[in-house]
Amino acid sequence: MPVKTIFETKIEHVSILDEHGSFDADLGAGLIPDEDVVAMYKHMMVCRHLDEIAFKLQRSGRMGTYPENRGQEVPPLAAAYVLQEKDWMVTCYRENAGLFWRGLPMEKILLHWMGDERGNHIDNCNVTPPAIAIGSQMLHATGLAWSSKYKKDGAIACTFFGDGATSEGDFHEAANFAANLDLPVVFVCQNNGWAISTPTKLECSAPTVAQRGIAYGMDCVQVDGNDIFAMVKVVRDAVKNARDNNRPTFIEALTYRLGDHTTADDARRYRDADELAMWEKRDPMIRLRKYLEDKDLWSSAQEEEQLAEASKIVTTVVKNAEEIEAPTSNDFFDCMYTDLSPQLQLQRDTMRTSSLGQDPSQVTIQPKEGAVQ
Ligand SMILES: Cc1ncc(C[n+]2csc(CCOP(=O)(O)OP(=O)(O)O)c2C)c(N)n1
Ligand SMILES: [Mg+2]
Repeated sequence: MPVKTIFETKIEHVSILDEHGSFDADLGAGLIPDEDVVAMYKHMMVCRHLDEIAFKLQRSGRMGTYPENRGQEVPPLAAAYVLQEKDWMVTCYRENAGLFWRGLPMEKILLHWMGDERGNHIDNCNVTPPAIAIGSQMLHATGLAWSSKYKKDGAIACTFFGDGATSEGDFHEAANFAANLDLPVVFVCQNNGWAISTPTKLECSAPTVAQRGIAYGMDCVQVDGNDIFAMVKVVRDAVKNARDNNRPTFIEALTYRLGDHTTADDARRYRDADELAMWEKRDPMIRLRKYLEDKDLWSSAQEEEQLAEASKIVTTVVKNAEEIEAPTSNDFFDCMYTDLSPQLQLQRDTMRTSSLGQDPSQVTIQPKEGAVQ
C-alpha cells in the first residue's frame, strides 16, 4: 500500500494596518468608513481611561481585584462593531471595549469588580457577565447558538477566551459540539502569550493556537489582534460563515496585555522587560492614531479634547457605581430563587435578627448587633 497524504492544511495570518502604520490598501479598502474608525479610536480612549481609573480604584481600596484590559481593546471592539443587535457576545474579562460598544453601561463592569451582583444583571443588550471560571463561557455561547438555530431567529454567538482557556476541557467540548451540530458560533481566542505566568508555548506545543480548531473541522485563521482593520475583516468573514452556513470559525487574535494579569499580579516577576517594550511599540492605539493623523482625520487638539471627554465620562461612571444604593441582605434570597420555600423565607425574614431560622411568632425577634440591613 503506498503512503499517501490524505489531509493537509494551512493557517493564514491576516494583517492590514501594521505596527509601523503601513496600510494594505487592497485588503483594507472600504472595510471601515472613516467616521467609524474615528469613533472606534475615541471609544478606545474612553475604555483605556476607565481601565486606568479602575486600577487606581483597586489600589486605593475602592474596588476588588481588577483585570486590566490595556492593549487588548481591538479584538472585542472589532467583534462588537460587526455583530448585529440580536447576536450574543459571550466573554471572559478582558473585553470591556466590545461590551461597552454594544451598550453595556460601564457602571456594570465596575460594580462587577466591586463585588456587587447588580453588575451582572444585564438587560439592555445581548452580552453575558464576565466569566471568571476559565473556559466556561464557550459552552454558554455554543448553547446560545444552538438555541438560536433551533428557534431560527438568525442570531449568532461570538465568544471570547484566552490562549490558556484553549487548554481547558470546556474549549474542546464547545468546539466539538459547535462543529458537529453545525452551530453559528465564532470562537475568538485572544492569544496574549500568557496565562497568568504560564507562557503559551508551555501549554500549546503546536506552532499556532488556531490549528486547535482544525481538529474539529472548523475554519481557522490567525490575525494581528492589534489591527482593527484585520480584526474587522476576519470577524466579518466568520460571522458570515456562521450566519449563512451555520458553521463555526476559530480566530486566533495575536495581542498582548500591557498590564499585569490582574491587580493581584506583578508581571515583572515572570515577563521580560524587553518583551513588554516590544509590545508597547505594537500598541493598537499608537498605530491607529498614526493612521488617522496621516489621513488628516485626527489632530492633537482632538486628542486633548477627547482625553477631557473620557475623563468626564469616567468620573460620572465611577460616581454612579460608588453611589448606588447599598444592596440588602434579602438579595441573597431574592436574587437566587424565583419562589422561596417556607424555610428559606423564614431564614430571609429572620437573618438580621438574633433568631436566624426560627419562627418569629415563637421567639422575641431582636435585631442583631451591627447587622447589615
Ligand atoms: C477553571 C479555572 N481554572 C483556573 C483559574 C485561575 N485563572 C484565572 S485567569 C487564568 C489564566 C487564563 O489565561 P488565558 O486563558 O490565556 O487568559 P488571559 O488572562 O491571558 O486573558 C487562570 C489559570 C480560573 N479562573 N478558572
Ligand atoms: Mg492569555
